[in-house]
Amino acid sequence: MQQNFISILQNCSLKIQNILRQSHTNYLNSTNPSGDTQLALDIQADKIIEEELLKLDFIKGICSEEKSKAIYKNNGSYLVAYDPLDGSSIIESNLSVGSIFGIYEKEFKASKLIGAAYIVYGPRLELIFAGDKLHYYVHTGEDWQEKSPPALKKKGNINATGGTQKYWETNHKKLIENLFDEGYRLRYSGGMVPDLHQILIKGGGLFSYPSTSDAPKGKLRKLFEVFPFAFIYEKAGGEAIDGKNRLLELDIKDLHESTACFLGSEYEIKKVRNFYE
Ligand code: AFP
Repeated sequence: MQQNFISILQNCSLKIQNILRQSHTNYLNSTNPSGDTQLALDIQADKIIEEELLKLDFIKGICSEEKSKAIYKNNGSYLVAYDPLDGSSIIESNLSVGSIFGIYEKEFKASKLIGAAYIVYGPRLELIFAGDKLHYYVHTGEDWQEKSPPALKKKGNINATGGTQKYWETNHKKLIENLFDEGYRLRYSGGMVPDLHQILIKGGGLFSYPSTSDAPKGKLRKLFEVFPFAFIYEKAGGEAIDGKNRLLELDIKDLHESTACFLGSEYEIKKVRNFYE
């Protein structure tokens, strides 16, 4: 099952990379269920992934950030929630973007997550897959090469934080100031995939998207973005919390629900707990 899934993701990534290279970055008149204006590319990428995933016998259903409801089949026992093109607002400026996937057993909830993956469309095409352990694939231009998987050390030196600063809560301002006082460097592109991939590849740091006075539940969606990355970061030796609680223990009531999130190495997450408790 894992190998089939990896092959399907590799196929999808090549097709999506192709449309990213050829297509225009025009917006449509439609919005997704979270209220973001959709790009034609969001819809094309969603369709590519939908068609590929529904071919797999073991898939019972799928849902994406671009769909208001899940699509179910009669057979299979695994559900996949995915963000087909994360970072659509930075495509126009030609920054790296990605696709994110969470594989759930029978129910869309954090405790049922059994695998997760993301694809980075950058100067290189890369895929990280987490099952029992991490797998890291890089496309050479001709085929896929598996590399030794990245791991998070106890502490890093990168700080990537989102949310509009004027709406940050005081504890978040203090946390960020403290990290910079300790010598952390700011690295934030506005794309969750390249920002978290950078921290993973460099072996540590902190990514945060806090709750703010204008967005009390943060911005990033639990099923399509937060849970899959929490799963991957834990498998890489890191931690992932909402400020206090482990992200993978959070409940979910609505497919498109969001949460504040903090993902990183042990040292930075301990610091988050100190500032948030
Ligand atoms: P878009 O898909 O609308 O560009 O949002 C990207 C994203 O979901 C995630 O990839 C980023 O980490 C985050 O939003 C950036 O949000 P801000 O623009 O508020 O920093």
